[in-house]
Amino acid sequence: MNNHLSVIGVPMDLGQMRRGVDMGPSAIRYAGMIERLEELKYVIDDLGDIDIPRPERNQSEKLDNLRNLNEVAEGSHRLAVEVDKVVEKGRFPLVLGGDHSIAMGTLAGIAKHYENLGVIWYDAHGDLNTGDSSPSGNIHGMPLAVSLGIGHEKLTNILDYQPKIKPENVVIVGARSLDEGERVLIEEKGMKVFTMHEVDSMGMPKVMEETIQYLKDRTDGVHLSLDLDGLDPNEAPGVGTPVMGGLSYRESHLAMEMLYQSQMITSAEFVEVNPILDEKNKTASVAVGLMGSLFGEKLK
Ligand code: EXY
Ligand code: MN
Ligand code: MN
Ligand code: MN
Repeated sequence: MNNHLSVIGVPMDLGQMRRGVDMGPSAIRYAGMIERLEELKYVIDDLGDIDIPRPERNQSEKLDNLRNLNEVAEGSHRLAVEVDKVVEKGRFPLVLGGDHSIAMGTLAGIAKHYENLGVIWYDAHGDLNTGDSSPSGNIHGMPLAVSLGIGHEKLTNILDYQPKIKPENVVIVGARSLDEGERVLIEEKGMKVFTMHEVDSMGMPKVMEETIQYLKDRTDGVHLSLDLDGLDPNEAPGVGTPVMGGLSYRESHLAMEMLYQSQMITSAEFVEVNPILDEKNKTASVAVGLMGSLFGEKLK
């Protein structure tokens, strides 16, 4: 694994409506992330936080059922530019959210460096909506669709190219709340999804074995987009859109260890940590624990 990490915080909360997720990057750093990874002998540059535009009051209404479209697009663009530089320098981008809309920017910065970037979308949700299919108008429910080139041009065309990724290079893990339009898209594109049903019946070791094998055969780099709401809200309560019946900390820990052993992950982001909704920074600590496993703790 690349032992030079560049950390970028993204205090973005405009992709949804609950206040506080913009403090996610601070909460994760406060939970001891940098120290934990330094223990593992990584060289870490913390590049600080991206400047996120604030919407002018009464101005940023829902255009085409896309709340805060201009600000989210601009914030993602700024993130994409920074991530692009990090990859260019040969470093591992580790991005801290912020709501999940930031994944559009992260992927825009990374995917131009790969022919076939793989993505593991670890999430209770599919994040495959568009303005047309979204029940909420919240852009954090859309970044995976956007990265596939589906959605509003201002979002799909960040850094002036699209699509960023191919549907056959994506694996979704932990899904248990998919909207009708998302199901149709998954079916249409033949995307690989391990819902909670599959995790329950196959077990996490098999799910990750298959995920790793599948991506190994077809990709030249793999981005991990880990939404903390993929975990069960009993263990990760500090998220804006919790869904019961999620992945446990133990399962997730094992998944991260298996990814470390595979040595296939080339970039990662941890999103949706909301310290205002959290219990004593528990969710940020879970995020840091999972980073420890992803980067080889106990296995190094
Ligand atoms: N599917 C719902 C929507 O589009 O509004 C909920 C999306 C929640 C997205 C969270 C971050 O993963
Ligand atoms: Mn998500
Ligand atoms: Mn989610
Ligand atoms: Mn272990």
